[in-house]
Amino acid sequence: MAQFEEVSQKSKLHPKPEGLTLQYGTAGFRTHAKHLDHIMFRMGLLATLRSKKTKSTIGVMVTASHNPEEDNGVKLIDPMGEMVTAMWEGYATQLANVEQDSLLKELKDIIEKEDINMSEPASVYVGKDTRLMNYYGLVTTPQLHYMVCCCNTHGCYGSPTIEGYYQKLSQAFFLLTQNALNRTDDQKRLLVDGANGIGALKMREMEPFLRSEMQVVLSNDGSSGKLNHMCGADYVKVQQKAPQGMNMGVGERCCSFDGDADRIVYYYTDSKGCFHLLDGDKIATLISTYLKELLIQAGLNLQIAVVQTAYANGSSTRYLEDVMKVTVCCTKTGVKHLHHAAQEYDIGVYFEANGHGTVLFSRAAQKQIQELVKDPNSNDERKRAVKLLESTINLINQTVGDAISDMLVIEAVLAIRGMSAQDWDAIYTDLPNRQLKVTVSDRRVIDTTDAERRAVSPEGLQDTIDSLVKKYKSARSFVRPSGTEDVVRVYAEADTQESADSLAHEVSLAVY
Ligand code: NG1
Ligand code: ZN
Repeated sequence: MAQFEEVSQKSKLHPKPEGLTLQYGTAGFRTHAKHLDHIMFRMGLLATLRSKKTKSTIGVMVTASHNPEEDNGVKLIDPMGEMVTAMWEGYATQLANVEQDSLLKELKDIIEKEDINMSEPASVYVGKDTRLMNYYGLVTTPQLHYMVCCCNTHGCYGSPTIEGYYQKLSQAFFLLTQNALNRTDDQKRLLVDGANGIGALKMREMEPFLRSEMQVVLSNDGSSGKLNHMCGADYVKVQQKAPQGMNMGVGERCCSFDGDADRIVYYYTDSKGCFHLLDGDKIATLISTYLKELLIQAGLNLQIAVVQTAYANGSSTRYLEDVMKVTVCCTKTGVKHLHHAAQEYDIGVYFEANGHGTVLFSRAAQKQIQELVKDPNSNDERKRAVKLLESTINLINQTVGDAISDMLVIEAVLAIRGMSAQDWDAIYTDLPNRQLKVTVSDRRVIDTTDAERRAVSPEGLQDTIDSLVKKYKSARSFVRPSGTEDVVRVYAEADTQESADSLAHEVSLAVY
């Protein structure tokens, strides 16, 4: 077939360096950009096949998220805006690693296995963040997920344009903040660290849509600094300090996006100059508390659950389970695992501690809420609660964690409840914690179980960790191989920062 002839010709322009093997990891392929030319070409081919197979539009996002500027990456987005299936991740890895002369055979194998009708048309949306590359269409990762979903639901989710995205979110934001009485200019003000990435550009673009309902003060907007360098959500979360280039007043609400704007963390400094982080766990708690209250006011009997990973602060889990009495479930690291688990509930709030997350509303839950909006017999309190739920659904990007959408939800919730950053922070107190990276010769020798909270190999490692943990109060620690970097990650928490630091240090020595 002529198609194969052409693939064969064009693939010669994007040769695979001999011997190089790469894995479709937690969030697609990710490594130094110089190794990715053949990967980009081949993922274009695979996206085309996936589109023919699903008879839908497929997304290809070119980004390396919070990694340094020299890195790049690529991931595929399935028809409903979700991550591609495990089976197709496997195809991606195979296709990426076959030598040049076997490329056609591999393609034909996939076509045969999946029984793909090659005469089907294909539709692929390509997006990229601000990293240097010869592509068009600058978008944040979540904006591309949104557009793929809009396209495949024929406009039900929204209109499949960037403008449609801004309009949908800002309308929902206005409807929510109308319920916040006497919002002062101070309360509308938010300092935003754009990580010198795409999120900064898109925030600028969105500002006119938000009119005067938000006053965004943007720093690290990409005009001079380097992407993710001394700024951005990952830096703030891991270093537990403010990004460079931000002028924070006492108690002022601040937030940081990551490089492709699918993560967000908040923070402020108190009158003593102490830095306070409001991470993904705090965000999940704020949003789930707010939703639970609305469900009660609306008289809706829907099950709400919070999905976390091993990195969730122990205090947050305790608060959610013991005080809030919501179901908490723990999955492996990586949004696709959390997303999947959250789909099991009427309302699934999922956040990684690093600030990547969103809220999923089941189809049945959305239907109940929509029907109640029209119910003429509701009293005023009930009407208000149901309308708030409806607008919250519209404001949340349900396809994937989205810094811009999450930010607007948080701003709206704080406004409606009349809360400051300090009030929010006071809901529970984080256990001091530390994250470290350890470089080892082969990180794959570490195998884990129980949602990555325990190591099953190498032998003896878990016993050592257990005995180290026993030396400290309120302590917990675990290790796991990273899915995006060639390192082992160590996490520790304990009653004091000194203890958390010392436990993390001791455990990293045990990993060598
Ligand atoms: P790894 O490198 O597997 O720890 C990191 C984050 C994940 C997720 C992915 C994808 C931590 C500890 N890990 O994964 O939560 O966001 O990157 O970007 O933050
Ligand atoms: Zn990201």
